[in-house]
Amino acid sequence: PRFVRRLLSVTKMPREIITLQVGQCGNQIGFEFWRQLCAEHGINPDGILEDFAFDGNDRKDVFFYQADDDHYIPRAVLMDLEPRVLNVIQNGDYRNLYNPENYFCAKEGGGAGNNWAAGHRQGAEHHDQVLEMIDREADNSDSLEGFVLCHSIAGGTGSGMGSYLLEQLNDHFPKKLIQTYSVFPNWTSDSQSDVVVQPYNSILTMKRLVLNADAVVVLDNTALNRIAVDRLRIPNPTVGQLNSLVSTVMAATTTTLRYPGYMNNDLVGLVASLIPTPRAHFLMTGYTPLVLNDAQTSAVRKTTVLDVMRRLTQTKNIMVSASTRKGCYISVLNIIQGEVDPTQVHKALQRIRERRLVRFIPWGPASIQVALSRKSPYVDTAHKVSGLMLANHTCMAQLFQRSLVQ
Ligand SMILES: Nc1nc2c(ncn2[C@@H]2O[C@H](COP(=O)(O)OP(=O)(O)OP(=O)(O)O)[C@@H](O)[C@H]2O)c(=O)[nH]1
Ligand SMILES: [Mg+2]
Repeated sequence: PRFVRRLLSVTKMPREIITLQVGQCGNQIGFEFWRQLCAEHGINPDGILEDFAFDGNDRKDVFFYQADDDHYIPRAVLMDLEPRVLNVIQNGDYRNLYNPENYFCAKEGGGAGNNWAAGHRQGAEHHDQVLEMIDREADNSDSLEGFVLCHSIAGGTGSGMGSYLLEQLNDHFPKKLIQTYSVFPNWTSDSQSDVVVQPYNSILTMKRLVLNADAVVVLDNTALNRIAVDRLRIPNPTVGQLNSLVSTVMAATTTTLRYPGYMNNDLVGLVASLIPTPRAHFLMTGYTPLVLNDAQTSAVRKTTVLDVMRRLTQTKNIMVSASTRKGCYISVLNIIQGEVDPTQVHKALQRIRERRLVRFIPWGPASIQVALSRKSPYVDTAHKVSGLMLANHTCMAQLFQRSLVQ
């Protein structure tokens, strides 16, 4: 009984996660993430819980805390070296959501001009101020699980200052998990444009992602663009439309943390199930069925567990610009959301195995892991079942290779 009691007290702990948003991209995708989380938990743009959301059986405290007046505040620190994007957030619909003390903008405000070294140096210059903000957030949680960094790897601030933060977090919080959402540049368009230093910024950042992060969820602009064009039939997708895909993926990767279930209730569990060897921690994603926020009906009509799981094995639904036809999977986790009968999952797994739809490394368990999760009751979706795949695949090496030869 003592063991059980201890187990209960452990599982009741919130396991808080602090989100660090750095640079233009980091803050823009972070903004979309919080907007999605608010919608899913019935929190309005001012942080007030909607009347219909009072008895929600969800865990808001992992990502939010409550102010003295009960309104919900994201555990987020928003940083940039130029004021433009932060100004937009501070003057937008969600201006009352964030803790006003949690904005950091460099006084000089010139940004890092797509220069990794400038971002890294300015990160060091503002070390005290930034780490104090992060410490304050850490002290504000009961059993901090770790940090999530949102950034792009190709600009100056998200890449350089982001790298600096990764190094510092390792020193200051050696026991805490560090996960990132890292946006990789669109190499078909960006690389031919004016920013010749992008590959250098990317390589310098990737080194820190390898050494100083526990897990990296790769958000690949090349692939997001392809998916918007081919799958959603948007000829010239805007950044806003890409970010709508990004926030869908970010929210889905965190559903098991936010809706209590019996599996993968914390980030460590999620990461441990996907990363058998510490360095190979670059994860790709897939999602189906995809619909945009402002959306029309998608092409997918019928969603069963088997359909969703089968579609997640198809390369066209995978959000990475590397071919999964070469190489093999090290691990796969499908997070299935919706009302699902577990026996259907069993059948789907069996079918996928029979048809040999997924090729695994020979030295691992060679099975798709499945986590079932509830859907937010407050967000209408056209589909009964949706699925996110998080996978560790050897093809991620192609992304490194490409930056190297550029
Ligand atoms: N998906 C997505 N990509 C973005 C967004 N904003 C910028 N990017 C990508 O990020 C890279 C540029 O990095 P930024 O985040 O703009 O740069 P920064 O971190 O603010 O650094 P500096 O402005 O150079 O100081 C390019 O590859 C852009 O395509 C966004 O909102 N969404
Ligand atoms: Mg910028």
